[in-house]
Amino acid sequence: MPETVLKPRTRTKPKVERPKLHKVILLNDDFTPRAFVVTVLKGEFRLSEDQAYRVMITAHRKGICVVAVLPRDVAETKATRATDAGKAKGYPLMFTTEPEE
Ligand code: NFA
Repeated sequence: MPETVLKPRTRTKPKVERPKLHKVILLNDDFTPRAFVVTVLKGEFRLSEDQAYRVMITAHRKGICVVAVLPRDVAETKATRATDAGKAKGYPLMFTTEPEE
């Protein structure tokens, strides 16, 4: 019985790409009421009252605060919805996104 001779194959590495995560960032402004910022954070990002207050006050004191780290499309959708919630009330509230390192 002749032996089966296997041809050496180059290894195909099953490379799984991780979905790139993006930060959602809250920017401070001088006009949007604190309580409104907290309400938007709770509603759009599912933060607790406590978490929402901390994020709001950090942005208020330091200028910006990271709200969440999410897949790009989710991050962009939420940032847009949250910004639009402020716009609907005439506030300059602003959320942006940027890719995580
Ligand atoms: N700086 C705003 C105020 O004093 C509150 C605020 C916090 C706005 C965080 C935007 C982001 N009313």
